[in-house]
Amino acid sequence: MEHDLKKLFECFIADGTYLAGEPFGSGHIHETFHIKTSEQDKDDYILQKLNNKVFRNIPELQDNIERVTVHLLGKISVIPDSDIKRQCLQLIPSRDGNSWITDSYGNYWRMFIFIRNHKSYDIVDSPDKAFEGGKAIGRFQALLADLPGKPLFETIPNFHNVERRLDAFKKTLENDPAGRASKTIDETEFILKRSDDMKIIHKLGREGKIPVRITHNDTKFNNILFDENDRSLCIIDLDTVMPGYFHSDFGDAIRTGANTAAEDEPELSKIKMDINLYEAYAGGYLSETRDILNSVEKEHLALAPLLMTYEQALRFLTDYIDGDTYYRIHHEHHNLQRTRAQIRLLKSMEGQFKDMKRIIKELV
Ligand code: ADP
Ligand code: GN1
Ligand code: MG
Repeated sequence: MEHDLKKLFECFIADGTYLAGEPFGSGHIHETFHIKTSEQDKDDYILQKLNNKVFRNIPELQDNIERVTVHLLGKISVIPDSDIKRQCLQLIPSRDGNSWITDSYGNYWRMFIFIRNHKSYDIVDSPDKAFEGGKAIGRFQALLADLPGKPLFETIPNFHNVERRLDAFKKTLENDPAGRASKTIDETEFILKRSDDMKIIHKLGREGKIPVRITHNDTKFNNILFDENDRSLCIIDLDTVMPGYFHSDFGDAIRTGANTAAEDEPELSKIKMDINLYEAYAGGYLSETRDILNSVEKEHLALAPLLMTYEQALRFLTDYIDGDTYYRIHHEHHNLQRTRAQIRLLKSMEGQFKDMKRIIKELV
């Protein structure tokens, strides 16, 4: 569908005149546009049509993001020489007093200041960037630890609850709505074989040994924006910031930031977890969180990348069997290709698990 981006832009109280809008980024969930303004000295913007099939309650979601961004802005703005337009994600209010609008089709839209001159990485090529990314995620968690007020709204209930995800998978497999189950025998066997081991963090959470904290929950490495000198600038994609376990954030960033290939690499021999990137990321992460994490959290940190890679394989496979209802795909068997890439990555992690544990032990 063609959207009238100019008209949508003008529903927000933005500084600057609409010049042009074009699709931007490689996110799997929303439709994202870069809005350019005519004036050299005015900001550009990110305008997003929100996926309200994935996120069922947009006003509550936006309320979370308002609280989180205001809190971060308060902390970052008092740091000498901070550059708040690039280091803080800032929502633009709409003319009717919200942080979103609905169009005549019932679609929800929101707008942020465009973070100028940023770089983002789908694949990480140096330990320095991995360290910087780890530090940024650790800092994000630390800065949000004292968010005042009621608990954040759970924008997607049970988002990283692998037990629930396994139940959903089994149901989808049984119903086989797209007639694809027979194409996934090996992948399904791989997933089911590991199901008990992958429930450990949640079990420890239920027993109260791993605390529920405020977490990002979608720390794909490309959600960390970098500046021109490859220093981390800002963490974006705050839709899933809500109560969770620190492990999800640590694990998902390693899943994407220590993989030698893309998340959906078709050539499986290119996929490996690079232990040097893992070590660098973990070093950066622990430099910010060492004093926050309890001993059980630390003990199980090395397991988190395996868990998150497993969960992602499970989610892609479920979506493939379900007929591609969740993730945006770019070709017919994309979700199967993504599943296979994640399985390959998980095998690589399994082969290096001893070293992964040793590294965390040394770092903490
Ligand atoms: P999705 O949930 O679909 O991944 P994101 O919120 O991550 O959506 O946005 C998609 C992409 O848009 C990001 O990967 C990033 O490239 C870009 N983006 C998002 N917010 C901003 C921003 N404030 N400034 C610059 N780029 C942004
Ligand atoms: C989605 O929104 P994006 O593209 O950063 C997904 C993540 C997955 C990721 C896999 C809300 O992230 O959970 O890990 O795709 N986000 C949601 O690439 O489901
Ligand atoms: Mg994203």
